[in-house]
Amino acid sequence: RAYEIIGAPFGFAANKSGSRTAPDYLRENGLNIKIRQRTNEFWGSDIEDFGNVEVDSQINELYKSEKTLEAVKLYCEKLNDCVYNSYVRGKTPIIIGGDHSISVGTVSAASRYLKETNSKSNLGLIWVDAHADLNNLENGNIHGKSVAISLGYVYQDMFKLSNLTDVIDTKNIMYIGIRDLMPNEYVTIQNKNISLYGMDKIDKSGIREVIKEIVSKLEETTDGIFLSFDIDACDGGVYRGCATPEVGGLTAREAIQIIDYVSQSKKFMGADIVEYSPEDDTNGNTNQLVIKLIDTLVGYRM
Ligand code: DIR
Ligand code: MN
Ligand code: MN
Ligand code: MN
Repeated sequence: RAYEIIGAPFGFAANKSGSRTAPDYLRENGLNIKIRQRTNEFWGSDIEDFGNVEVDSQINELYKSEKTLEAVKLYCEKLNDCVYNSYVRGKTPIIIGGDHSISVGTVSAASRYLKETNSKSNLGLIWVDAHADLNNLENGNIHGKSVAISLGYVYQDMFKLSNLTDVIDTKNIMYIGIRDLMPNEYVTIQNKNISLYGMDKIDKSGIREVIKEIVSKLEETTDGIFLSFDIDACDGGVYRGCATPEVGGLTAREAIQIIDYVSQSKKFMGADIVEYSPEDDTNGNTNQLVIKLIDTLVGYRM
């Protein structure tokens, strides 16, 4: 596989914007792409750094005039094109956020590429998060609505025009690590019968069983698997570097096992790693964790 790292420094859609600095911070603190390239032979994979999809002045202006939703839409249009082109070049894109609203751009790009190559899109989505990001109300942070936007459950008119919505089917979504749901998210999950592997399920079955089951289901029923990994899925008592740390989450090894297993699937189409916030990472644990997760994504196993 040939991997392409794409930075997505958009952090306006969360309650705090710390994730905006993550791609550049990571490049300078651990994710030195030159070193990674030198070790390609050892890892058996090919890694390039595409650079960032920048937040341009137009997007910045929208945010400043409190049009955050418009800013998200414009940014995700740009990101969609970039990730789509990465597929066209034959790459496996690894997108580093940014807050979780950027997944509106990445998930739609994976779906767009499947549609282009298979004439239909039947994308599998593994959403690793403490939260479901399925809020379909008009109020609230937009990073808590990414899945709802991708499904067309909120702001449909606005996002439909840019082909950012209706890009995924509820039966192809697999949630892992969830432990903080809003009431309206719970109702949607019940009504649509969406697969949810909460922390309780991981306690009982173990992460290896859970991820095996998820991947084998998606390999049977979908044409490609995209992984969206919110860092706040990991234990917020240890990994503080995100906007909304929640205690009782995944251990580092559990997170690594998820990525290890998913990224070895023949149907794996790439991943985004979102919500890492260097300025909230007071003990540096989250930095080390994110580097390990990216290492695992691109094939380093130990
Ligand atoms: C909460 C938190 N459900 C919200 N969401 C987060 O703001 O809508 N998602 N942090 O990752
Ligand atoms: Mn999230
Ligand atoms: Mn979040
Ligand atoms: Mn979250």
